[in-house]
Amino acid sequence: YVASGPLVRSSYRAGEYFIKNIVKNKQQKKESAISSFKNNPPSEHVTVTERSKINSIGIKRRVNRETYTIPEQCQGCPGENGGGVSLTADESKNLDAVMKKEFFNLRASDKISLWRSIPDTRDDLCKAVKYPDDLPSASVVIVFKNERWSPVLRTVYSVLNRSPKQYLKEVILVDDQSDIEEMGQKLDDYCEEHFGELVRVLRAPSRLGLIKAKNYGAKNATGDIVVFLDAHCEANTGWLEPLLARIKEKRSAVLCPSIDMISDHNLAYGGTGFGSVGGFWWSLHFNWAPIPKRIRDAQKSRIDPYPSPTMAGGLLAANREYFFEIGGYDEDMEVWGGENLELSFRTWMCHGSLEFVPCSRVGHIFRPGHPYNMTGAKGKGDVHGRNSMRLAEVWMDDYKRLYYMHRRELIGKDYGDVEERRAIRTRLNCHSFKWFLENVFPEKFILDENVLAYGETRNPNSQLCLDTIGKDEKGTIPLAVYSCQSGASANQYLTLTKDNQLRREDGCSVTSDSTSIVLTNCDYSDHKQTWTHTNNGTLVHHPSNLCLDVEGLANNDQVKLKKCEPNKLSQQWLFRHYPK
Ligand code: LR7
Ligand code: MN
Repeated sequence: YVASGPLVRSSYRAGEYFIKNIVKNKQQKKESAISSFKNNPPSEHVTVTERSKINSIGIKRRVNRETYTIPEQCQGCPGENGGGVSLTADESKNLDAVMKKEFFNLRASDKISLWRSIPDTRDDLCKAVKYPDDLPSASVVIVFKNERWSPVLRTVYSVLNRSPKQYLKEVILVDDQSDIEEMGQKLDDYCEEHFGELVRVLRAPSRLGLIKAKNYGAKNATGDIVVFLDAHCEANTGWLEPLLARIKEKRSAVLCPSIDMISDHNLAYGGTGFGSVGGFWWSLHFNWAPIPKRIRDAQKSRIDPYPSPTMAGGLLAANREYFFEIGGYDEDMEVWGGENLELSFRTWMCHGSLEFVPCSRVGHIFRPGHPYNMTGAKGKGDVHGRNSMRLAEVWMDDYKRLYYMHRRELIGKDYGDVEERRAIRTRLNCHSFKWFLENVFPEKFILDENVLAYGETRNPNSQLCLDTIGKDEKGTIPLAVYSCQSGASANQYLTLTKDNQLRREDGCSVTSDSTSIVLTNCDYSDHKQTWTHTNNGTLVHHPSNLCLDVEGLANNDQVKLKKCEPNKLSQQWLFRHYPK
């Protein structure tokens, strides 16, 4: 067993043996290979950055679709069958430093074969599906910045070995100016030797950021379909066919495989249990949401592709020409973030569809941080903020107000030129964002439309306002009070809905015990917990019939319910807006 290498059998090198025998004079061959490279320049987009067609050993190897054979899997090796890997005490020395730098356990990854077995996490129904035998071809584009050898090569092996040969046109690795020595010439040589024409390594001419790097890779791709993957994935059994089959059926479908989890700690491969769709926060971050019933009901079979309002971003397949027809990625977005929601909104608004494909499964290592610099030339330390401004300005019409409500400091900041992006909307006669909300994501709560009252919720006597005090609203959090910020803080924004919920974007106000108020996910909240805003200004909680009261409270204190007393000053509440 070779640590971190696949078991490579002699049959695997048959192509190489053949080549060696016909190479009489290495130098002569090298020159002729260079001249053939010159006479057949790669596509116009490729600059000198494509790796040499000759590796440093000087032999042009001809691994191709026919000669490539799947290496055998190691039996009894660490991480086999998707298992987690434990490290010895020795191997764990200074592991913290590794985790801080890489944001995943590189040592565990290095112990696992580059070609390992993982559990088939598909629904059993998927295993019986017969796909057409004339599917379109795919180019898999993997961009990377400071990614490490073992996860990147494991991604490549999983793609090569779990994709039908006849459909996999190529894998394109785009190196976005990594600072990692082993990802330089050594990678070129390894790929040339083991994968030949099947894997191309492109070197970005300057730091592109993942968004432009994906454009760069896709422009150089030659397959009918472009599939993007992050550089720390493992494609599972049968992952490619359902993507190709659906796009063959519907050219304008942009597809995401189901994303399995690979642990950042021990690299265990785990299936994701329940079905989700992609949503978003008005702060323009991606989130997951349970599949709405209307979508479940529309599926003929539970394994059919189903529509999702948005996607996470990294793992997707699209018809390559269609991808560019609808605008590829925004070339003025920097480094990381925003392109996922931008492509999601754009696809739907411009007459395509975004779909999740249950039978296609790909694992991804979820990392708590980034092993690269997140600073852009224009967005500086906040590339996500600037990228999202571009997407809001182009695609969200008036609803961009809800983004700026969260990011008031961005109002008036420069977001570059968006005319070319806006031209896409005109050229393709795209729908409005309102259309998207009504037709694609009717579940999305709009904080200030069709509601009884909204905005900062103030007790005029104390000048205290209801406030989340910046707590991450993913779980259940206390609803507190804080000095009113005159509309400047999104933490103080609440809505009283027509069905009498006192809520925020995703959290509804309910009691945790008999008198303390928390915000908890509206889908799971007890809908009997409603509120009436009476003429005398109180906010009455039901079914307790107690009133929201600030008596004795100071900044950061959790707000309480008390016995209602008409005209008691600490029970008076005023929303900033009462629409007619
Ligand atoms: O400057 C850069 N250049 C790059 O080439 C920065 C990054 N990259 C590469 C990087 O090496 C990696 O291969 O781009 C890829 C994605 O970067 P990650 O893995 O650091 O990103 P992420 O997984 O944290 O981020 C998700 O959101 C991003 C928003 O821009 C991208 O869309 C990522 O592709 C996306 N990843 C996923 O959706 C994987 C599934 C996660 C879920 C849920
Ligand atoms: Mn990733």
